[in-house]
Amino acid sequence: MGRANDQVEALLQEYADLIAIRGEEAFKARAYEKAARAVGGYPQDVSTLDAKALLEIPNVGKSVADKIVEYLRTGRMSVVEKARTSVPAGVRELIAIPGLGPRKAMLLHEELGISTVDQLVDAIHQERLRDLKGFGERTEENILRGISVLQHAGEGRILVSAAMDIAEQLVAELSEIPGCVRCTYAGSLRRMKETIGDVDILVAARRSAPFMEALAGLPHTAEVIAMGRKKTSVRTVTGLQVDLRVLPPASWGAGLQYFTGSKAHNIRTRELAVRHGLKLSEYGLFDAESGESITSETEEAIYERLGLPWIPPTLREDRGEIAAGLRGELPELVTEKDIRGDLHTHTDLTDGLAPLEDMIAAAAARGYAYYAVTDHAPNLYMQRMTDEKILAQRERVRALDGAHREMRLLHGTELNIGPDGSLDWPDEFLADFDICVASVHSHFNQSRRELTRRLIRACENPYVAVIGHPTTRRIGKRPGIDADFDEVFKACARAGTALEINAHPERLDLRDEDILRAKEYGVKFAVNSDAHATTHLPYMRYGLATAQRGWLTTDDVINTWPLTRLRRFLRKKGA
Ligand code: DGT
Ligand code: CA
Ligand code: CA
Ligand code: ZN
Repeated sequence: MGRANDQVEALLQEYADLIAIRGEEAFKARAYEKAARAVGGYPQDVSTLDAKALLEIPNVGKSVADKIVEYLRTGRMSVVEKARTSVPAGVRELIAIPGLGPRKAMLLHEELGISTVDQLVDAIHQERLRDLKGFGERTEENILRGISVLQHAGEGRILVSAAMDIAEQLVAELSEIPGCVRCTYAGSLRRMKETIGDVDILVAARRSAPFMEALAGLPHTAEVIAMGRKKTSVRTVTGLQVDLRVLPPASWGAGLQYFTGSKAHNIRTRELAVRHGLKLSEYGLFDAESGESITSETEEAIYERLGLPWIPPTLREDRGEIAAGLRGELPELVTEKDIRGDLHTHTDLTDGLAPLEDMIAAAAARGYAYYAVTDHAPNLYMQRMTDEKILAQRERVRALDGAHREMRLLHGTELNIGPDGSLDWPDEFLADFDICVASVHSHFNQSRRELTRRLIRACENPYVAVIGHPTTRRIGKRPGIDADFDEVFKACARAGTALEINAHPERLDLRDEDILRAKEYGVKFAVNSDAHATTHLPYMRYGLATAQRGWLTTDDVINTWPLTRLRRFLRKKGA
């Protein structure tokens, strides 16, 4: 399931972790980590490549290529399996905790005999960690916070992107089956929530058995949980549950509306039906007294009969969409077609995987009218950026600006917001960029006051047009920073600084709820892929869905604007 690249990436990353846990050469762990990311972001499917072609992947040398070949042939990577046996499984679990790296995890195992998350929590409550070298009260707090993020993620939910990959394949396969009138995914995936509990697939057909049998027999299906005439549930090889429901074509609209949810939205629509003397169920809309069927074939007809316009699934969370719909005041949501460009992307000059030319060509292929290259600035020391390098890149960007006639290039940078809110370069230097994105990449655990001041100072800089991934959270891995975001939103609105909706499925930062709040203050937004590879540019769809879940229109999103209006925004007042 998914691309072979993803599986190889996961194995190589695990190998890097195992090397790091065992305290072997740090450079070796880093080399495997780099190779893992390179394979994950490589545009071609590795399973179609031979040993020689594999060597063309950046950061992949002979020994990594051999391991990939072995995996493609046998489905195993023997060095990884061997390394697993030398590290207790519990310790491997520990390193997944945000705030606890391989070195600390191994130390806890060796010094305190800790090899499970529960033992770790006990040890923290007994205050046994703070006496170890490199640990303190602050570390204890951070580890506890990390564990709660991890456990929240561990409630069996997966990233929307991972669920989407599987759902789109399933829909494609089920649609091929004779007798299929309609097929789509519903549930939280259709609403594009950031994480998905299970995938709900709907089929409209007169006979259900062929679909149930097909699902049960698919290669990705590891286990059939339940199989019936109306519904079949299976578990995939990756552990994800899929519920398939087959509906009679005549009740497609009612079924789709019901199984799209959310539950809270459904309760509201049912209440509304009752007030009209009707009864709404997954089978249709009925007259409450006579039981006579009123309509069921399309969602539009059902909403219309309730006095509502069709409500986009991304709004169906009971956040006021019914009241707004009744007043005729639903927002005209921004769509992916409205996006004219990407304003936060990287190349292999810093930690991106693809050369400038490839990123630009991939962006042009998406039909963008403009595209910003924003590699990391010098204070992210690992990236070794210099004045000379960024200026040389600017020359190349200017030279390439004629290569794709329809698309203009912007030269920018992603600055680092220092602990005190200062930035990598002086204002005179920043003035010559077309766009500056500024983001927090370190010192996540400052006090609330410090973090708030820090972000506000950055957004008040006259050359900073966008705050990148504002909370820095990583879903299931790292909580967002604890700043007073209402103050930050106010400052952004005042200073004319946009907030990013980072579209990377692991970030989706700002979140939908933050967006709704920020919009109240009059903040503008930029939906950006933060692509580090050509394959990341399509992440835009997840950022876009998040923007919709935050009720945004094109007026709210600066990268839907024509270039002249965008440029006016980027040249802030005071700059
Ligand atoms: P998930 O799977 O946790 O990410 O979230 P959903 O929203 O996909 O929830 P799921 O799979 O349990 O159910 C799919 C939809 O079916 C849900 O959004 C609304 C509908 N539904 C399920 N159970 C109920 C219920 O007890 N009452 C109502 N009104 N609707 C329900
Ligand atoms: Ca679901
Ligand atoms: Ca379900
Ligand atoms: Zn960043």
